[in-house]
Amino acid sequence: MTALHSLLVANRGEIACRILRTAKAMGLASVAVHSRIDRGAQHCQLADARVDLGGESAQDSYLNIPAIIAAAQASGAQAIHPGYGFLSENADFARAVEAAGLVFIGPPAAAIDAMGSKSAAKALMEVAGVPLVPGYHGADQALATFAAAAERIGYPVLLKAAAGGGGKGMKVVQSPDELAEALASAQREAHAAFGDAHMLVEKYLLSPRHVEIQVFADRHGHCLYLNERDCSIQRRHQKVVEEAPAPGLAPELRRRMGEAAVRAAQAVGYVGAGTVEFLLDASGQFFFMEMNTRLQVEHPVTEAITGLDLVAWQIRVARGEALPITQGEVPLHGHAIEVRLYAEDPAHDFLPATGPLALYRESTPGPGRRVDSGVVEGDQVSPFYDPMLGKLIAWGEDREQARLRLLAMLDEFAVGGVRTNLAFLRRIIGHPAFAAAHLDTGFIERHQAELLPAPTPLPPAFWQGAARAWLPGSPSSEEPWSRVDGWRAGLPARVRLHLTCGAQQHALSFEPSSIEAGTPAPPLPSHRRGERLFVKWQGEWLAVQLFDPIAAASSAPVAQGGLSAPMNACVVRVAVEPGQPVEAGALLVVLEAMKMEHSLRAPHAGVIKRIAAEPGERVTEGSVLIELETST
Ligand code: MV4
Repeated sequence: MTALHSLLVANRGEIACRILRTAKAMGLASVAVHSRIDRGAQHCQLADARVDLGGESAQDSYLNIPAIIAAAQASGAQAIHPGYGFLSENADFARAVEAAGLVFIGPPAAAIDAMGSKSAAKALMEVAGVPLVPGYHGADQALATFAAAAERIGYPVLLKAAAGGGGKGMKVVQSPDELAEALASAQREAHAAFGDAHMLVEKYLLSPRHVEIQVFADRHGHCLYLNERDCSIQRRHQKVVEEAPAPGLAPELRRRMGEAAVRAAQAVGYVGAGTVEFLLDASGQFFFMEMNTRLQVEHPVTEAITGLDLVAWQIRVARGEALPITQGEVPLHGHAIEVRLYAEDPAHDFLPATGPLALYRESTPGPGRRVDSGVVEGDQVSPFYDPMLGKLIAWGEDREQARLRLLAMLDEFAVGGVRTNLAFLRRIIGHPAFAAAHLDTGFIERHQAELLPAPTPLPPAFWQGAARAWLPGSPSSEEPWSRVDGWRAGLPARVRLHLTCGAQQHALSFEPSSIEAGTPAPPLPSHRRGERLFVKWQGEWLAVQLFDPIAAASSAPVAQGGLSAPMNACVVRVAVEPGQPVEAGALLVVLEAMKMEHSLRAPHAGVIKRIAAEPGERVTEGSVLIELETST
């Protein structure tokens, strides 16, 4: 037994927070490491101590092996938990940790290496009696060898990079005449991506399911399977939804897959938490894909149906303890579903989104609900790391109860200021095909029309609902209504609101009495943050602002060489003369409209070329008042 009293977490975000919580619960002293920009991040706050690794990029911080080991030594940490991603499957890191006299919370470096190459892993699995997709994974890379293998297994076939993973370097080949070109192209891609052109070929399975088995091994030769997860709902090889158990999986198939996974782990001398991924076809045949030698993002769904703390088990195994239960005692109770919340823009090809989390409210805690996150409102989402903000996990006595709980959590969650996939997730979990558990790896592509509705102009119902949320009596309108044109305390004749949302804008005019009566629209869910009101519309949190025509006119680039009146108004004062140089922001003209004065300011530095307005004059919206020449 190794006495472990202190643990360093070599990671960030939700998984670092997740690990630190269990470390705390087990009475371990905890150390966080962080990059320069993560100084104030949640994982640093949770730990007992923190070490600045310096750097902003992952390369300079969370991937900096010498700096992390030095941090452990300086802080007196005895063990390092790598989380997932970053250094979690880096055998050199595992070796460096051990060489420094520290405990690596993960498998032996040799097990990481053994599963690192697809073709080498397949050779080991074959010997261990783990079912493989029919194919060829030998050393001979001649075209004729691949052609013969493809003929034997039958087209279509799939070329995969031996060093690959996550779908990189994969090519489907439909017929023999495509093989030569596809092989050459896949080899070039694999060489560019992994520095290794070695390929293997497999029978191409149509619409398989991704079903993975959680395994756990101790140092005493025991290895268990902790049931399975279905992770079929993926987008470009990124998991989006994960659930446990896999819907419709017969207990007998679960047992056979579990036992195959245990053989896979034992074949490489595995210790700790690992995941064996299988493809499952419609006929119920399953095939080994790869083994992940780390704690997975989706481990909470396994925790939810087994009631186990997998991080606590990792720490116990690292201490040398034996697994506390036998295979027959592994619980499987109820059903759990997890979704991954990403800062990304589904409307723009899921491009990672960055910026300040102006609005961030998690769903309320409750039975069967779990949120694993690593951010709080006000945090900055940086472009340097993975854009996953956290995970929502719901458990239920059955799948439908879990699904309904997750829907409620998604409805309560509010994120604004940074684009997220929240509404996309809501549409997946609410989709009839998901409710019916029609799962396979083609799910998102097949239903993308419903999951990614085409953007449409915001309809009047949105603007009316947003206007209602700006008005008094609404929970979001903390600021009095002085901002709303036409309002005078007590007796407004008519309320005028000019709202903007992204590039769209809308002017409304209505009688306050109609609002007091609860019209013109039912209030939409909203949260006020500074000048912005986040309004929920079709699952998205949209930022709505009061349009300030003066500010817009002053900040917009001056079109056609002139500064124009933003509204019908009366000129009160002209503050400049022709030929006068002005700084950006200098007062140019004062206008009066609807009994309020508005200042028109210089949008940039320049020289006044012409003045086309005089005091007392009535001007119409859009008429040019001043021409300003940019000074050179
Ligand atoms: C396959 C396959 C069909 N047939 N292998 C994609 C990532 C890599 N780990 C393995 N992958 C696949 N391998 C054969 N022989 C289909 C996929 C696949 C996939 C697998 C799991 C989850 C999502 C996927 C999406 C597309 C393709």
